[in-house]
Amino acid sequence: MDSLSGQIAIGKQDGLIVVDMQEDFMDGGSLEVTGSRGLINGINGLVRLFLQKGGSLVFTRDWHPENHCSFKQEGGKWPVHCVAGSKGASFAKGLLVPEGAIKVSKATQPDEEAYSAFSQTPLLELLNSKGVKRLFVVGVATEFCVLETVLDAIRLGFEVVVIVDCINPVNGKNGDRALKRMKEAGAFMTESRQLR
Ligand code: VGL
Ligand code: ZN
Repeated sequence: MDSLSGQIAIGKQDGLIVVDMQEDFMDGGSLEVTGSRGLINGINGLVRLFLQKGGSLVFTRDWHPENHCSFKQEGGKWPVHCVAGSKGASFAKGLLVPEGAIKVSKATQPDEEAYSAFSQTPLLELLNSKGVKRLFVVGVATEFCVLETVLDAIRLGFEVVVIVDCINPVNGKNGDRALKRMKEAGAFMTESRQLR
């Protein structure tokens, strides 16, 4: 891959995974990841770039049943969020989601938490069928779904690049720790302005 201190040319073997940019995770949402609305413009710029260069686009969404085990009322740690089909589960207002992009719904089973976009989804097969080799990851939350998606992608053999100005943590310290774990696992870090 290109030197990561420099520019990166996007091509047909590249994929952009936009993780869980949904209303419930945005400012004002039921599980708000403060500042996440501020990511939308930058992510839209990347979506346009990948369209232009013929890369693949993936949008993941947390897509829980009403009684999901991660909800407080069921003994989990989270407020109710991203209930399948609800307004809060819809993609963030203003997010560019082109027709033809791959959409992956995850954590759809009541009794299982699933932070990774590869967990019980067809994502791997879809990426392989499109010939994707290198994955760029953006979205929320850094220390949950971004982290687990990145670690799985590396295990599955993808080259993985995290775009650090296009992700956002629930908790800053935990976000920093997650970044460290991703680097140690072999992820590269870059900024959106480096992509061409
Ligand atoms: C997420 C908490 C609960 C995430 C999903 O998308 O990172 N975080 N469910
Ligand atoms: Zn969730």
